[in-house]
Amino acid sequence: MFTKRTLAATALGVWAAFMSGTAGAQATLRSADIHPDGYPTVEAVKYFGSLLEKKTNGRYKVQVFHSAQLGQEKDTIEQTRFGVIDLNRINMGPFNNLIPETLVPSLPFIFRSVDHMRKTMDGPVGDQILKAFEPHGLVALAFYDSGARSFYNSKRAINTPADLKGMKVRVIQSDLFLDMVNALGANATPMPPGEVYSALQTGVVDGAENNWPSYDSFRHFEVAKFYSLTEHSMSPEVLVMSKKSFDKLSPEDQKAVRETAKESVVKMRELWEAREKDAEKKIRASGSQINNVDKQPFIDAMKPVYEKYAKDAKVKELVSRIQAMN
Ligand code: BDP
Repeated sequence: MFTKRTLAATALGVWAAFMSGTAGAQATLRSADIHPDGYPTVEAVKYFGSLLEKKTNGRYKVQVFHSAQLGQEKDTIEQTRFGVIDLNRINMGPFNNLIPETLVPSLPFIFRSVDHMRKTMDGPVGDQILKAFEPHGLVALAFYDSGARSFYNSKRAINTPADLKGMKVRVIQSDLFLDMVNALGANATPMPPGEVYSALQTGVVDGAENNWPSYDSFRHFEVAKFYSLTEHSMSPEVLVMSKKSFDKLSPEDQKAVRETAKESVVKMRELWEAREKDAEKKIRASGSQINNVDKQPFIDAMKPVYEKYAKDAKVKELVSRIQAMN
């Protein structure tokens, strides 16, 4: 006679057999992100995953390890190149020292508007930058918006570069960001994003710079109340795949991955715009002191930075093409 227990055990056995059957046919691609669940980049990659699962008839699905579960960005770049991580959503900044072409969209004030940035990244310049990842073991699939980055700090409102003088400012681990902030008269301190909150809290740094959603979700507004809208960089996000993982896919599935990533950009932009508005509203209500800034003196101070990076012929050529766009 069947007891409840044997029944349960049998059901479990049948279930396990069923699962192992499907598991053989389905591969899970692991994707890294330092942002928390619900952040637009995390949600966009989940969306990408659900489209991919449909398009490949369930052969591939994506699991997003958010909140830096797989490590800080610099480390996850290495792991993605080695094929330990399949996918990675990351800012262009941490790639700047590795891939010269990625410097271009991170350059201060390179874009005149969000439209200019999108038109550039969606067009031939963007495609050329995506291709530049391949020799480094990465297949770059799509760019995601990241709004505009502005300075925040715990000391005072920034109205002119002189207000940054001597201030210790955390930057992305990129020489470009370091040079940019030093050219404004501050002391740049490169640091992974996960360390910034406590560095601000303990006074190891006085400030940092980021967009509205990150200023909010990293909770930096709690410890750096002055947010000055310099909007100096629109350095986009990028979704990359390990070339090792990509090469394992059939040509048909590779095509599906590329197409699906591009499709997820539309969704990401919707999510981004909504999140930007929410974050701004929340921050304005939180007691942060926010000021608009005349950008011209900041733009003027970037001349030596442009001169330095224009020494790379590829960078120079891409910069001129972006500037010539109308
Ligand atoms: C955020 C980017 C994230 C960067 C972070 C930073 O989404 O990828 O790592 O800035 O400042 O806006 O490090």
